[in-house]
Amino acid sequence: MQAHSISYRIQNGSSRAVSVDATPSELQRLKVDGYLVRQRLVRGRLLDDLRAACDELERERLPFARIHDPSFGGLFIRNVIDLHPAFHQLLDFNPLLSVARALLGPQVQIHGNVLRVTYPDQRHQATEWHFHQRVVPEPRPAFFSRPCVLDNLIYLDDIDEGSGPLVVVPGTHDVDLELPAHDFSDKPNQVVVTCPAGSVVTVHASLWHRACAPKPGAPKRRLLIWGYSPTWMKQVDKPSAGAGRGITDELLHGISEETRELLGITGFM
Ligand SMILES: O=C(O)CCC(=O)C(=O)O
Ligand SMILES: [Fe+2]
Repeated sequence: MQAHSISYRIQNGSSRAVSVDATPSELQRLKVDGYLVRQRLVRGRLLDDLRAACDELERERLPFARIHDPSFGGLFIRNVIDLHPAFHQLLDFNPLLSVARALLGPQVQIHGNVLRVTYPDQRHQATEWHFHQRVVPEPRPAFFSRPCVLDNLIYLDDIDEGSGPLVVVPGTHDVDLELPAHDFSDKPNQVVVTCPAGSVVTVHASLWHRACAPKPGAPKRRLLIWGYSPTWMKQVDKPSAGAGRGITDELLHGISEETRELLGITGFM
């Protein structure tokens, strides 16, 4: 892969160089289509560790979870970064972080980070059409700022017709149209995405997408959503500072300014 670098200057007098682990044409595709598939981006020990951590959390939570929501089926465990240290390995995983910094700016934080597991022999294991940031008003005020969040869908298992593909509508991250709830129908121009385990689909969080249900007999399907937003945006699922934020609090001593930004501690006024 051909890496390139971006040299940012920030108004606070600092500067920051980003070595981008993606080609300019990949960034362009993400910008125009609203999504980018990178196959087998997570491999080896990291993939094994993430799977093991997800399985541990699943074992703890599944007995108490509600997994049959007709709109968003499956097990959802939110804010995993505060639940298991294995996820801290993603804090400096440059193939994701550098793309976020190339498209959102140098100062980014971890946004939503969620485990989703779906079960082939259970009912209601699909998601309806949706997008993640539903806050754009009409009419659009002059100073309104569209929320730009990048969500990485890190597939820990093969995504295929059996396990339930992801379906997206390219370009919808830019339209700001309403999308009614409870819609599972095919859409014009939709693209069905399949990919091997370890692949990452990076989506602009306003992109229309849905996940198909796994077919009976398919293996369990694990997805880790790892989002980035600008540091000045409010994080999701995160108790406020000082309120016992979970195990990332233990990282706060002796870490770099950039990691403090990633954890939502700094990088805003
Ligand atoms: O499972 C998938 O492929 C996507 C799930 C999703 O879109 C979500 O949980 O928001
Ligand atoms: Fe989603």
